[in-house]
Amino acid sequence: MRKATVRCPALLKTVILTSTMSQFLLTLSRFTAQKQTVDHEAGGGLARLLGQIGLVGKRIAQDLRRAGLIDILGTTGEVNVQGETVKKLDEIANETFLKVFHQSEHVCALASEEMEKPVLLPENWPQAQYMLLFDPLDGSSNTDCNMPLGTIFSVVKSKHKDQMPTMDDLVCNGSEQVAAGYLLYGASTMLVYTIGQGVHGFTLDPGIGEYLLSHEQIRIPDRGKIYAVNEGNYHQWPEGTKKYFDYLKMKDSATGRPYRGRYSGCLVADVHRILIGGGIYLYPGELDKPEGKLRLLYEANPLAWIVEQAGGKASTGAMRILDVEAKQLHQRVPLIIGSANDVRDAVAFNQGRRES
Ligand code: AFP
Repeated sequence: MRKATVRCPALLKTVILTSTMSQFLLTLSRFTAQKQTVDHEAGGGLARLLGQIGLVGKRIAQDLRRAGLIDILGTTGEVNVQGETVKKLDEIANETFLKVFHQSEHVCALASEEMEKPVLLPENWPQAQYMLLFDPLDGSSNTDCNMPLGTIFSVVKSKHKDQMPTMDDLVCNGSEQVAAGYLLYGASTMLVYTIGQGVHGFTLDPGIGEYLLSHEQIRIPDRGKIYAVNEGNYHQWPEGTKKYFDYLKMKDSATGRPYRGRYSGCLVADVHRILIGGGIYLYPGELDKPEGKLRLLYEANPLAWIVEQAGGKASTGAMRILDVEAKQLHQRVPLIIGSANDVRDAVAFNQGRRES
C-alpha cells in the first residue's frame, strides 16, 4: 500500500487509516467480480453463483440465530439417506438451497447430503452451466446446544454444453471442481471460497447484510499444535492411526508436542480453526467402517481443495483426496486434512513408514 507523503502527522495518520480501512469495505460481489478470470466464458456467472450461495448463508444464519426461539429445534422423526436422524434445521437449510437455486440462471443441477437423488433444473438450462453439490448443515448434532455449524459447497461445470446433465454427471472427481468453499455459522457468519486462485474469507456484517473481505489470500501454517478428532473412536482405528495419535500426545518440546485437542463436532468449524492457525483434523477409517464417515463429493473434496489452495494437504491416509475416483453420489472417504507437515506425518504413520 503506497503511503502519501504529507507533512502533517495527523493528516498522515488519517490517510493511512483511510487507505487501510478501505480494503475492509470490499464486498463479496465486488471482490469476486474483480477476481473472475476462471469463468470468463460464462460472463461472470461463477461470481454471481457465489453471491447466491452467500444469500443462502444469510438465510440459514438468520434461522440459526432464532433456533432457540421458534419451534424448529428437535428432529422431524425422519431418517436421511445416510441413516442419520434428520433435524428440522437440516431440512430447512436444504429447502433454502432449493428455493434460491430453482430460479438461478447459473445452476442446472443440485445434489445434497439431505437428498437421496440429485435435483435437475431443466428450466435453468442451457444458460445455467454449473452443478452445485452441498452439505446444507454440517454439524447437525450441534443445533440444539448453540454450538458452531457450517455449510459446505462444491461447484462443477456441466459436462455437455448442448444437453442437460444426467444425475450421474454430478459424480465428479475433486480435481474437476471450479469453485468450493464453506459457510461457518459461529460468533460471526463467514463465507470462505476458492476458485483456484487462493482462498479468501468474508465476514457477514449483519448491519448492512453484506459479506466484507476479512481474510484475503489465507495461508495455512506448515505445521500446527492442534488436533481435531473424535478420540472416542480410538480403539476402532487402524494401528498406524493409533500410533500417530500416541506420538502426538507424547511430550517433546522440540516438536511442539503434546498437541492440544480441539474438537467441536462440526467439520467446518474444526477445519476453519486449522486453516487459520494450523494443525490437523482426522476422521479416519475404522475397523468396521474402513471408508470412514465423511462424504467425498460435498465434504472432503471441497475442503481438500480449500486447504490445498491455502498450502495444506488432504489425504485419505493412502492417497490425495482430490485424486480419489468418485463412483457414487454419497460415497464416504477417510479424511486427514490440515497443515502440510502434520498431514505428511499422519500419512507416514498410517502407511507404516513411521513408528515414532
Ligand atoms: P452431523 O452433521 O451428523 O452432526 O455430523 C457432523 C460431521 O459430519 C462433521 O461435521 C463432524 O466433524 C463429524 O461428523 C462428527 O462425527 P462424530 O460425532 O462421529 O465425531
